[in-house]
Amino acid sequence: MLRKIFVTNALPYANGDIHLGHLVGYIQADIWVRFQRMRGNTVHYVCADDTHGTPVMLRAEKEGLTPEALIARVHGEHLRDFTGFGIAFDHYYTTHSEETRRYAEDIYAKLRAKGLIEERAIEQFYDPAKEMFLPDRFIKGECPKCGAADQYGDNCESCGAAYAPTELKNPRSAISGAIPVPRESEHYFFRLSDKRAAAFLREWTGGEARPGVRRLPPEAANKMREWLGEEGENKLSDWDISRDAPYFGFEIPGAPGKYFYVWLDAPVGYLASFRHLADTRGNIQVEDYIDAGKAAAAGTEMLHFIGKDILYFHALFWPAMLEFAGYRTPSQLCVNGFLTVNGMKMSKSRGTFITARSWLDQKLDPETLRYYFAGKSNGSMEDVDLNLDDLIARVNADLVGKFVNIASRCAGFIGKRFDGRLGEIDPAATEAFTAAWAADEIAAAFEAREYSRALREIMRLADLANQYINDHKPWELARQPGKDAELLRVCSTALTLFRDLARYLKPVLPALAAQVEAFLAIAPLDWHGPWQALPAGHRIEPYRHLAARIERAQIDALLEANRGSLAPASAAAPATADIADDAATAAAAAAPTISIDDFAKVDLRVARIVEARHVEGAGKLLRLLLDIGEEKPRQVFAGIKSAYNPETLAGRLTVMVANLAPRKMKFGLSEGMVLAASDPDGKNGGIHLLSPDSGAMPGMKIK
Ligand code: B3M
Ligand code: ZN
Repeated sequence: MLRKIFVTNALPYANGDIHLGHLVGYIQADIWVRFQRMRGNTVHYVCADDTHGTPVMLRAEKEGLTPEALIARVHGEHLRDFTGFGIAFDHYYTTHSEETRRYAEDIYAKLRAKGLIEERAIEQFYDPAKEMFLPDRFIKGECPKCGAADQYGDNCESCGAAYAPTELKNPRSAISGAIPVPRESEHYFFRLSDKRAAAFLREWTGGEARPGVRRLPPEAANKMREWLGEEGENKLSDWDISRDAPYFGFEIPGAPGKYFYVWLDAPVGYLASFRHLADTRGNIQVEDYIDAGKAAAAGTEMLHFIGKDILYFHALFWPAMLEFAGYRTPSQLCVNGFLTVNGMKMSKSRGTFITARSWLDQKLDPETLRYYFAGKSNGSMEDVDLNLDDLIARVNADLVGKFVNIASRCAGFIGKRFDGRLGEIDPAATEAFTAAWAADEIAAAFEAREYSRALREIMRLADLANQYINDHKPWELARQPGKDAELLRVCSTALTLFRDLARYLKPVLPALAAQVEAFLAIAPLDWHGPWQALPAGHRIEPYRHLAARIERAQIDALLEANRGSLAPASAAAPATADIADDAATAAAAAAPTISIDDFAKVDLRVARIVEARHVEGAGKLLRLLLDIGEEKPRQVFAGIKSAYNPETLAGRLTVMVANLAPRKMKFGLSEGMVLAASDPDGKNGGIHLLSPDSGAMPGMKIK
């Protein structure tokens, strides 16, 4: 029976760029959706920007924009990036929409009617200077457990302790620097502690997406059991779903000055995007997918592709909200792990915090990344590693060396010798392919999101196709008189096999498959019904180059384009920790021209080095305390150890970038960067710290 499926991807926040870490989950979902459609199933695939909350509000303020203007700009950027990677949502919407408001209000009202909403006063930190309550992430102080400085209000990155922001020692607002004060305010809670919630969630967790398919991956189901506790035990706490003004979001009906917390309306955005799509298209029965009763009758499915960091929201709050408001609950959560690059966390200074945009700007084929990520997808929540050498090797060996090679070795003869027309094929040679088709091995792997298994099987078939060509050597047949018929048969057979490989690869490589369809002059490839050979007499188009190898230089340029800070573009030695590792490779060539406005964005200040120390365990770094006329000196980790004895630095003046985003490092927070000059290859005595002329005072602005 054909399936009717509603598929979503997690909604990215509207305050940052899409990077390769995001793309893992989007590519996995897009492949699955394309596969399902090739099988003849109906899929509605939507996403949206997650636009509400304090970070978006503050970011807009910082950029001098209204939140609406910021989210409109980011929406364009996100959609362009997704489209660039072939991620083809039916609709890419925004949570700042009337549909979201309507659904959020409806769900809220229904939960209220069921006695699942409660108001109570809580005490929270308030920033008296900025006049707002502070989210945990906007409060910093010393860890109550280990005393580490500059820790966020929710947990310590040094010792890992979790705590309430009110427990921090010497707390301060990360927005204004003011000392926050505890203040009471009424909040609205979703009563997840209600017995009904745990009972429902326990049942939902154990359920099946469809016969024989678990709703949650086993690791996630285990987590759920941990969160829910034993039968009879009640471990769930109520969920705070309101925030006080000022807040960018939707005001709660009947509660002036109170807003829905961003995480309440974010998943509601799935429904809103779908609704908007349905209203625009006019031929989608959206209720069949989202109303509890109708969905059960229609047998529709709802799948959410998410990252493992947001499991909590999607496996506890969201299904409970839906259930008790009379909506259908998710059939399945498809959960992906995090991305590492070359085995490490993505890093701006190593250039491995790679944005989607930079990949496209470097003219790297986006489908090579799709292919690589597919090869690393095994349906589990494990982290995925992007090894850049391995990427080059796989793309060059598999896509170019095995797949494209088949067409490039055979197509020319058809064009030159047979007027572009195919002949009869060799049934014995296609046996393995027709068997694969019938056994549906590859399809089963796609269905289970084990794309790595699918690709291995496809490449095994590609090996068989290449073997066939090697055995029959069309280039030799072409030189021998009287072998025309054989030459035609061999090339026609090989191109039929090539067509099938393109079919199997199509969910992963849609653009390449489209090129193959054009070259073979065939209808869009699908994946159901009986297998058929390309008919004799069918005329194909002249062969044109289909895919290029990746060269190491392209990857190097990509990393260079993603390196953080001023380092790559200026002659100054980078002064934050791991940027220093790249000092030798930073180019000394003149950087591209910038406008005076670009330059004015950099807040350069005269700084007095109050203290300079060695950092335990750091080969290149010194820890500097810099006075720039602020209440408290700034801590900066500078990669200048090779050139300076810390004793000689205290008291001297230098130049610092005062508005560089603080960087969390292994050794603590780095709150800026000092400027120094050096040759890219370390000649001429290494690193030279800048100093102002005498008379300059700490805090003076440099322009
Ligand atoms: N925006 C977090 C994230 O981008 C959040 C997801 C919402 S999904 C409804 O990972
Ligand atoms: Zn700690």
